[in-house]
Amino acid sequence: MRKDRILVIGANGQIGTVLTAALREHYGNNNVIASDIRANNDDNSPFELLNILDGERLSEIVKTKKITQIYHLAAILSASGEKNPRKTWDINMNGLFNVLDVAKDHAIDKVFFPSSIAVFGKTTPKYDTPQHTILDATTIYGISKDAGESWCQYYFLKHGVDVRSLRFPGVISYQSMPGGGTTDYAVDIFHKAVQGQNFECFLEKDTMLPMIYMPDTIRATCELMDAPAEKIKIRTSYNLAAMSFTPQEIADEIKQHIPNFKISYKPDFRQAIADSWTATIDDSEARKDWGWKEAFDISKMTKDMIIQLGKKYQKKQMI
Ligand code: AKB
Repeated sequence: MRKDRILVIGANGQIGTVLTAALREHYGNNNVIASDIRANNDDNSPFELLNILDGERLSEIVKTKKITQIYHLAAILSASGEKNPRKTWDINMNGLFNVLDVAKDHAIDKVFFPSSIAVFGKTTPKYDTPQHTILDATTIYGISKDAGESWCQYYFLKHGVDVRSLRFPGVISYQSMPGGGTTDYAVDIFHKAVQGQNFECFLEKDTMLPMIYMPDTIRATCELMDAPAEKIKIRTSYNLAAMSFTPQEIADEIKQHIPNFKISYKPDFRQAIADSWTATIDDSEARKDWGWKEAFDISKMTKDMIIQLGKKYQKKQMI
């Protein structure tokens, strides 16, 4: 059996930062190569500069670093994507093609591709959204993820590439910041609350969206990737759920720890994006096929976020 050698593409992003650290814990520091379009000067761990549109450079990294697994996290998200749809399509689709082609040509063992609740749209059932349902994305990000899911399945069926995927809800984390998403408010709100500031939300108070805490996000990814191939029955992308809440519900939860916290609402263009997505997700296929179960609900996550960010800001003040 060959030794696992992992390439994380988009390693400086919100999920990439935490996933890279988790994979290094598991596979050993030097067996996990981080890569991103921006340099990372934080430590001396293996890092390669990579623009995902540069297929030759990707191929060279895969060859020279003897890569056996790829986690492809580089993408432009929903809100940023609307500002430059053609560029978003180019990066999200051609980046994926480069990854799928390199996986096929270099007999990569496994590939991870994150999809999103952004594949759902106005005509998708809003509550308990089933695994197999209408995908009616209206953002260019959602359209690219929908097409990406089908391309992943195509490379699996035609070329035997073992590509696995999850439809991520909004990801909430204290370790890293999201960028350019519609669910980003659910991270910003904690930073403001912990610093004793008020928060102006760009979504209406009753906009319910599916969310997941970072530890569950990482565990879901690793459990999916570690599952025996025969257990992976869905080769487009698995629905994944942990919790769903509205801005008002998360603000009320935060107030239980920080009673003076205040939220106000000033919806912008992201409201239409959020309105097009679904509110709660049926992820029974993931639970049945590879045993998914979340560990964090809204109250456990809120408590942990406040503790962790409290420590972070306290440390900053001491520097
Ligand atoms: C976004 O808001 O665009 C992302 C997502 C739900 O995929 N966080």
